[in-house]
Amino acid sequence: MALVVPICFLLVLLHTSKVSGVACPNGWTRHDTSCYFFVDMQESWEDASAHCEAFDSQLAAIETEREDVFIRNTLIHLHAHDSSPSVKYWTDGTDVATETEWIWAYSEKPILDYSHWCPNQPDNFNSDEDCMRLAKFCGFGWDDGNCESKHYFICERYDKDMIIFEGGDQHFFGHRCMYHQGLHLFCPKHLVNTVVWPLA
Ligand SMILES: [Ca+2]
Ligand SMILES: [Ca+2]
Ligand SMILES: [Ca+2]
Repeated sequence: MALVVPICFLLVLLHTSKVSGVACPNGWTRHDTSCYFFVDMQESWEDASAHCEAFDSQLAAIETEREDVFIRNTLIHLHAHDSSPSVKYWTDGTDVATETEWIWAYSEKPILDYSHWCPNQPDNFNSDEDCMRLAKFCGFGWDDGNCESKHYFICERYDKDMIIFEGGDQHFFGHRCMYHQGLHLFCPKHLVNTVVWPLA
């Protein structure tokens, strides 16, 4: 998936245009204004967060019921044939700074308007649960867990961070433009400002 080519070799993009709301990169799923990646790898909360950042995204912040329903339905579908009740996914929620004051870590927004905790959660079990996970045992509702536990995780990326190039049949990718889908290249916007695009 990742093609590693120095930026100076970027060329032959027949034309570029800014597009939003089109497709998500390969492997990512669109819902409303975000793309989501459901990561099939189990990591601590901090490592999961770092993985998302490496892909110019953050752990998912579930800010509305609509977003919650989308993520929940996706997870139920993904694990429909998985008999284990212990499956869990990290989100960006945390109360590590101040106990019981839950925030979305990246935006630092308090979790006030919408929440969907599992029954009897958050319980801060053993006085050591400060990271939010979605737990299969309660239909992928919210549960606080020990941040060192290793779980799957969900990365979320907003459209505004991405720019899409439409080009010809020859593409050379900057080292951060990791995805392509058909003739679309997906590059983090900040990269584009640092690159001179030799247009045909
Ligand atoms: Ca969100
Ligand atoms: Ca806690
Ligand atoms: Ca808990």
